[in-house]
Amino acid sequence: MISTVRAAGAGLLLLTCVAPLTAKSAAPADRYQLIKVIARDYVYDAPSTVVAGITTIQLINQGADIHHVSVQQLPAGKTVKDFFDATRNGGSAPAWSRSVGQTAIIPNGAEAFITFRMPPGRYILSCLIPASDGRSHVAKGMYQVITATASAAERSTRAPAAVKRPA
Ligand SMILES: [Cu+2]
Repeated sequence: MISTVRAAGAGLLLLTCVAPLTAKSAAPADRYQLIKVIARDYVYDAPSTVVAGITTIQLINQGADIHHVSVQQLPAGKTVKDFFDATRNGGSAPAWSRSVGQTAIIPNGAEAFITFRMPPGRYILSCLIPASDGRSHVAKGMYQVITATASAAERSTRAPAAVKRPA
């Protein structure tokens, strides 16, 4: 009797775990890419446009100071200027931006990685660490805006679906 209940419970658990993974693995957004980001004092060398998908950022610190990468997604209706106006005081990302994650803080010569799902949209990579003069690295220009665009495969599968959808 008890073992039957346990088996049913395990079955339910299996269903709830497997279903979301199956749905996501079928999505065309599961393209994978590596983005190399070079950190210097106080600037990033990184691409400005990428294709949406599962993304790993490889941060390499070639500066003398310590650095990291904090990734924020800009919501619709917010500009890059809005982001910097909000971060100018205090050096932290504004609450309205979607925090995707951040790498470890690393010294010169080290590297760090962060992996996340990157849907189409605008992202800001920034270093929120304060420098010795009290200003945050992002205030000194250490940021990169990246636009993630839908892949060609995604665009071609989305268009017919949108036409078929009833109003
Ligand atoms: Cu920095």
